[in-house]
Amino acid sequence: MAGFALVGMQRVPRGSRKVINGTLNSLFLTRRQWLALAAAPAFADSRADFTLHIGEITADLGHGHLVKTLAYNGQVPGPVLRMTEGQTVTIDVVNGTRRPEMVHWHGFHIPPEVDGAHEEGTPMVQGLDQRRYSFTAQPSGTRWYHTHAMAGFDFRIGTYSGQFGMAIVSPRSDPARYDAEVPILLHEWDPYFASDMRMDVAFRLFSVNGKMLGTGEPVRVRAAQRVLFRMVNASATLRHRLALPGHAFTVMALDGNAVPTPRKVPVVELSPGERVDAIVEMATPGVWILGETDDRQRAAGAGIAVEYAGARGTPRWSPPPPHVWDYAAFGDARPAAQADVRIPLVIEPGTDGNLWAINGRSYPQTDPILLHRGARNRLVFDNRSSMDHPVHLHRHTMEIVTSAGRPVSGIGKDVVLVPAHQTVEADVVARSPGPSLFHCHQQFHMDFGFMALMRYSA
Ligand SMILES: [Cu+2]
Repeated sequence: MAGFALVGMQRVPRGSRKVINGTLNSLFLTRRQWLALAAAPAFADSRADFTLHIGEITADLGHGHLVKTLAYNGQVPGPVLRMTEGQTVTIDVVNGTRRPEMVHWHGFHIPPEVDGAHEEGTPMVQGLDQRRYSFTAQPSGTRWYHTHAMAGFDFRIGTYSGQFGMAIVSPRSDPARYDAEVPILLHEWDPYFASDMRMDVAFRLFSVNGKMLGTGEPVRVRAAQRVLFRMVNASATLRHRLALPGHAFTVMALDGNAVPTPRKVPVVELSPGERVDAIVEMATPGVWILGETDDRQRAAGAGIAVEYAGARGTPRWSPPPPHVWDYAAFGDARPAAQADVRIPLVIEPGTDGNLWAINGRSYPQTDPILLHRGARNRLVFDNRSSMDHPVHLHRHTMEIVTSAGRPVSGIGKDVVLVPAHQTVEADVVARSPGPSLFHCHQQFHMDFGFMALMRYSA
């Protein structure tokens, strides 16, 4: 057996390997327990469209960095799940770990029983157990799935882990005005507290599609192609800015929802949970870096090579021109429709040991936020803190109506960045009855108070 080597680890010289988070074992199954679970007759009635197995893996990020983490189907990211709008999909989730887990279908308009938020009433997938999710895939666009487990101070679980993947919901009639499609999923590894205050989580390693820059397969393109990059920020805590030197991004959709005004930009910006779909016209042959504009993060892995057919050499980087990212640039200049109700949501540091509060209360002490059924509810996010917050509403799309103080319409999002000391307004039409979770998508903020339930008034 000496000649055997594990595929995926062959490029790593043995002496240079570093295994991070080496203390996971006690939480997880022995190989024998895992095999027994995998062999158990799962859902005898019918086969699901997709199956996600949650289990521990050693992810090879490249450059000798091996990370023990939790992942779907033994890979990071999880598989791209493709479905068609209106299709009834069934997904079996098999939890191979000992602790309860939860898969959230991010950006879908689906009932609370299957949305993947315990707080809404979705059942947890208990340790060593399995559950079937079934729902109608809607709306179309770039969606994603990820664990919705709380992490607290345990950086091995929640969105710090490798439990994330892309879901693409194709429209019933897909115009497909592009030649190729490339999923891009951003993530970080090896978290630590950036200060003694234990409030800011930082990371030592970064990956695109599970690999550090220069170690994975490049994105292979040909001159004159129009390539759709579907980008997801699957970070637990960090905002990212991406550029591709020599090229521009024509932004087509935000959070999977088509924008009224597609526009060319040199940089795209994504807060945790956000997606950007952008078409790039491949008109500058060579080998380039699609990467984080932050030099330190790019050097620590945050990038991927884009290689034209026939081109050779080291991937090139050059800093993009200064650019201010603004949702409104892609919107309609006409003001949005009048709101029926205004709902103030004051975001402040918490008291009584909680880091964050909404209208003076921290989860689970928050009061339910009442949306008026069928009405256009204007959420007024008033950020009175010195940190940015990407706020996420489950099971709904919010339409941004003011951005940086200017009126805008037509931008539908499920994550909205509310910058420090600013107010952002977004409308939600209440047409998905049942409880809906509202929280900051920054895991450390969500885990320490920044969460509330929205309910419909009678
Ligand atoms: Cu936050």
